[in-house]
Amino acid sequence: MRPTHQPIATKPSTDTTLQAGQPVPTKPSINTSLPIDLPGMTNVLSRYRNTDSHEYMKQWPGDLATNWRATQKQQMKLDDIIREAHCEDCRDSSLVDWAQRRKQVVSAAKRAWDFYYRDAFGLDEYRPISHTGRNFSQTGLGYYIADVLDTLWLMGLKDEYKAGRDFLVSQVTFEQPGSVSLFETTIRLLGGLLSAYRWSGETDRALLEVADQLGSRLAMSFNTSTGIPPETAILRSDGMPFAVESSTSEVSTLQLEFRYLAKLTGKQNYQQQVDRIMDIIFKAPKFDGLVSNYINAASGEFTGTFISLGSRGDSYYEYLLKQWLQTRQTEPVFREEYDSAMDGVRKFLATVSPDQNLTYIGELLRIESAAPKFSPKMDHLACFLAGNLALGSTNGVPLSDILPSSLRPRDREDLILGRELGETCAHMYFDTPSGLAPEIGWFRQVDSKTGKDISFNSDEQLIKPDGDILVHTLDRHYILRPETVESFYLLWKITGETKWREYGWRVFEAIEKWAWSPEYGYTSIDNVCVIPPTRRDSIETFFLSETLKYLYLLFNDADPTSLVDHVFNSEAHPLPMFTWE
Ligand code: DMJ
Repeated sequence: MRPTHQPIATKPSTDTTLQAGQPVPTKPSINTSLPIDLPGMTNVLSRYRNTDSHEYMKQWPGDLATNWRATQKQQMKLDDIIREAHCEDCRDSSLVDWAQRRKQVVSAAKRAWDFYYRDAFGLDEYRPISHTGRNFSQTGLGYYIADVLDTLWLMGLKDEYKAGRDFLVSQVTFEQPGSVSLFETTIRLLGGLLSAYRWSGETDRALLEVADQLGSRLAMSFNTSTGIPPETAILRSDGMPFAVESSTSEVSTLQLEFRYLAKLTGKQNYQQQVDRIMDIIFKAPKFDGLVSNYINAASGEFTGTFISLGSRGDSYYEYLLKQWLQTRQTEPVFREEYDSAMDGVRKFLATVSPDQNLTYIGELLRIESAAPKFSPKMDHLACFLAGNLALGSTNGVPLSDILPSSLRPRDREDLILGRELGETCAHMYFDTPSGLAPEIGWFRQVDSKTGKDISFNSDEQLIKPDGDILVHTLDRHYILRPETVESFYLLWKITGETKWREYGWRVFEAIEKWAWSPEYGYTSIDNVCVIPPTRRDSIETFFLSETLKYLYLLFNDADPTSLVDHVFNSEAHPLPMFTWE
């Protein structure tokens, strides 16, 4: 049966998981006519290229700047890495059987799928300890399946792929009440459908039709006075969620998916609508390219109080670079904004811990006040930046394939910072007793005059004695997040250094040791600082969609998703680069 022919359920959903527990009031409509006046698909952003979008909102106190710069030693190390990348005889000569390790990842993916299939097939969320699951809306969205589908395909799990694909095209309808997270539904569900369509040969029209059905419903969220969508989307066409503040990363992490959907369907308004969001963000004043965590959907102005490369900020920066790459480097505004933001990262957020000399990315708090404050907090989420910096330093080309002289000084700085952050994210895993990373790491700070520690409070513990990384009681969990192995994958692809593969293998071994059990399959971990770690009755779709996919690709010499032709969306769905010609 076609999705739109499913019976329409009428009972409003009480499930609000995707909306962080917030019931969403509805209004009949908000300005449904979109006043879009865009000059054309290829030069839609060009009018901002020459404007100064980097002006300061205010002069920041000079002592706030961290001013991270690569050291002489790090510069020399990079020269060595570039030399080795160009040296045929220096290629990985270790006896490690990467194909065997890759097979173990495929086995993990198959086990993860089999448990879900047995206990909760078709449901949006899986609870492995209860052996059950539930839907995010009245009849479900195919959320879990759509997110993991391309992983199954890429790993050659074709029977599993077919079961999932058949479910999506025959059982899922989006004509149902309830509201969903616009961002999560776009990156996981829409991104997953588009990637599965792409990788299965770009011939499965039924799958593309499901993606188009979903896209058309999500796109109703763009019908606001500014074009900035609320965080929640209502799937049925009789209401618009009402919200004023939207997370900056969430409204700027829709573009890869809607742009590719526009290309596949020929419906250019999908692209115009998400470009319009970027237009507004580009015009808004920034803090040295850095953006506040919230934006007002009614005014289009930033309203938040902090700057973070973790939650609510992360993928804004990720998609600046990736939109540049997706458009085959034809829209310089994306690269300019990205470069500007990375300057801001070096100036205000990147710094080094006192004893272990770990380079990390902190946050800026109270940015609306006259006294903003640096916070030494780094979310696991922020570990995406390590790989993103490496990717941006060469635009996806391996160091072995580029002329060293073509790296600009800033590209070298980006690559060095990316490698340093990759090491720090590895420490966030390897310094804990379980070998798994906490959700958030805090870094020790010492008073520059007295040399005394100024960071401890009773709620914190060091993840390793004499180390620099602290964890708060509430942040000791690990939900099988991908960002660190994602960065290992990108760092390996760009630099060719085998150590990133070895790090990935250590993470995989820790996952196998503590997050797997024959009784429950894979589960999230409640506390990474105790052995054995306690489990949670949950598993996120991104374990299969991202974490295992990146590990599989990390151990794969064949490079099916080449970084010069594909760009991974924020949920690890590889989408092709293209231009409109
Ligand atoms: C994923 O859903 C995406 O990677 C998102 O951008 C950030 N959070 C999770 C994974 O941690």
